[in-house]
Amino acid sequence: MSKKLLHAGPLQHDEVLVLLTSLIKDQLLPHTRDAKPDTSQKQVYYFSMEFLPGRFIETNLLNLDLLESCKEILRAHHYNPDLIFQSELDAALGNGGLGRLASCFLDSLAALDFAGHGMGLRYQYGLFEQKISNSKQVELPDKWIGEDGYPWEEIYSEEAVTIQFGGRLVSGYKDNRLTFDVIGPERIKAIPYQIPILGYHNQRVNYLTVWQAESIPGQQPVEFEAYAKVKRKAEEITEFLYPDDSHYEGKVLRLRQQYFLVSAGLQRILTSFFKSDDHQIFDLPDKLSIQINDTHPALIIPELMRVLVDNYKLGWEEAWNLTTSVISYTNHTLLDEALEKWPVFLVKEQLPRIFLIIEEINRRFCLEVEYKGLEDWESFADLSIIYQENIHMARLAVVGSHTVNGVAKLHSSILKNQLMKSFSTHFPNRFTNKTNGISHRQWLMNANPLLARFISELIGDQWKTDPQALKDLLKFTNDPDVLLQLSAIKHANKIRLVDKIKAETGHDIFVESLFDVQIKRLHGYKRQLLNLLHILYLWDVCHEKPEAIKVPRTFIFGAKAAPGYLYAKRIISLISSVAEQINQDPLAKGKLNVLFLPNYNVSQAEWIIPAADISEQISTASKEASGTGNMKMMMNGALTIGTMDGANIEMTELITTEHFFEFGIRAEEVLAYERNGQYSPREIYNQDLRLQKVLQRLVDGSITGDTVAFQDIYYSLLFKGDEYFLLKDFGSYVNVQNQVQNQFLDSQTWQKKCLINIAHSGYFSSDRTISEYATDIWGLVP
Ligand code: NTF
Repeated sequence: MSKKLLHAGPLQHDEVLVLLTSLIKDQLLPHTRDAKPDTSQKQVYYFSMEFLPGRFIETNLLNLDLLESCKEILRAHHYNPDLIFQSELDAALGNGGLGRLASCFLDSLAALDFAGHGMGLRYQYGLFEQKISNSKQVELPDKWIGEDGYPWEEIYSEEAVTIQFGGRLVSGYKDNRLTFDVIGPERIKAIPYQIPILGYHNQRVNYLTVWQAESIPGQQPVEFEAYAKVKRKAEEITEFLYPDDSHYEGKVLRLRQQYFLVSAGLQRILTSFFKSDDHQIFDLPDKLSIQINDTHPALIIPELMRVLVDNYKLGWEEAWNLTTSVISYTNHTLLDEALEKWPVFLVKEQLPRIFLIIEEINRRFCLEVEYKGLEDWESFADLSIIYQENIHMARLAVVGSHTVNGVAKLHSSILKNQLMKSFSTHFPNRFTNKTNGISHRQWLMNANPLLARFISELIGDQWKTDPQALKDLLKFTNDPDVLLQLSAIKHANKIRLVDKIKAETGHDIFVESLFDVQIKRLHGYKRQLLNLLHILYLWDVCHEKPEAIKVPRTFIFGAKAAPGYLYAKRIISLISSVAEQINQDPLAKGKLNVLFLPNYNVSQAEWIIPAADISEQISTASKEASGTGNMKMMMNGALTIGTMDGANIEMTELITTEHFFEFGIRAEEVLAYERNGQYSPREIYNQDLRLQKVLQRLVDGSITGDTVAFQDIYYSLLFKGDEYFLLKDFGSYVNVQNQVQNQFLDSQTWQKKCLINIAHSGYFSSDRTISEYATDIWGLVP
């Protein structure tokens, strides 16, 4: 136990937290260190470079059915449970949607009582902490591991493994086989730490294993400087998370991180597999499934081949059958800048044997295609895994997996029929869709206890284990009392948020205003800038025709930009600058309020989402693979303003467009413009007076007095082709935003729509998603 607790007097919040954590970890969880793995069930491993769990205390108490009693006891001892829970640090080993999805999936795997575990990295520094200084984003290191370590983890030093990089490859011939030896490789130690993942009321304990890199003592050269260099080169592998979301960085360190994860993870899995006496290598597909979260862990394909061929002496075909029966791949983006391509020279230098295996996989695959006839292929250019001195990781992932899925219907369909059309023709049964989901335990039961309790009063508790039962709420859509109570709950959640913002930033927010929320990573395609253009337009309306603003609005933004993504950082700076001006403009007072909340993260989301009236899901159609924030806000009774993109489409299929504010051009139109290059933002600009005024503000000094600060944004829209079609969608966005305010005036109809949204949100529980993966991809029996 922490030495901090050895003092007299009342305990501090963080000390109570330490006690609770130790109690859960040491007393309530089964001791598993020496336990034999449970081999009766097939094991699933979810490999991901990112996990974004946020805080665990409430989730774990909820899962153990101790949350309510624990809160009561704390209150009885004059402690505020919220303050105690908030003293847990927020583990941010991920960037955004991809990492948060991985955490929701682990939550659902355990809740559904599957043996499904996570495999990731223990970065010393998680996603940076964001400060806003002089309206600009400043990044501070996120040293998330405390002095006493991370309370939920357990180190397994004795189960460390060795990872090899580089070296010189020497081939030979022995026992009728080609052999490959790597001479003089760099060896790095990988130490596993396990974080327990609890199932909901079912006593299941799964694990998220995160690996940390260390140098291996004894192999270092003696001189201190050389020693320090070797040590540093090892440790830097798990030093920090790459802060890029939907953007790939071709850095050698990132490649080393990826291989480190897959090699360490695979060694651990195989060790555990062979602990069971009756397991033979050919049983692998019956006993094991590996899901790779985007292409980041795709090196597991050649790595498993290497282990099977070089260590277990299997023939290539045998090894390939096992590999492709075990591995499946989820694609999370179609954006070109996010598709990983590793330069051949880097892979050759860092992973010489792996490179040779990739070459062989590619050679055989190209022959296979050629044999079938090339007619469905444009050329080898769009099939070869290795092309123009780059290894195309998505191609490797498709060829080496039994199933490939996208994360929402539209995305899966574009993946299958456009981006990877040649591959889906060649492998007609390989491509499928698994629409994303979110944990309703985390995002409804934990984040919004008032709403969760109310739902249970209305329809009982079945929805907690069968979220689709939320549909029973539809009985109440015309019940004025229920609608009134729903509105009261939203109001209470808004007060909770307003108080918190006041305490943390000093900002006053008008609770009665409409809370219009856009919280997500900052990216051009997510179009925070379109939201801002609309705000600038409303600002003009405040001056010119104030009576047209019938509903006061608070616009809430939360977004981190990758440190190297200068355009995104400029947009943050624009939003903060505009917020500053609007919030002190007397003519906008009581009508418009704009907030940029710094350091958006999972814990903040838990406060903001239950308080949202409007959820902004306004990406350029075809660009957002799914989105998951859209699902969280729907489940918490916000109405969505959105394009026909990602999971928004399925949302409208469930609730009909009557209960959704749709706008903007469709994916086909966007893709057609991209093909034919006939989009002309200038034409739209010339015809729209509102746009002219709004865009002029970017360069006339009326925001900060500076006429050049936002010039590049102005140019990107008017002279550089407006890549994300903001001007094209501006008109319909303004129109639908006007509908939003008109409808908000009729509170009863508004609440009815909210209730319909909540009632249909059960479909977006990750329990549904994971059940589909389990049956269709992993072959698990519930
Ligand atoms: C993200 N992809 C997508 O951009 C989101 O639309 C989606 O909801 C999440 O994945 C989860 O599926 C990525 O972050 C990446 F890395 F693939 F670009």
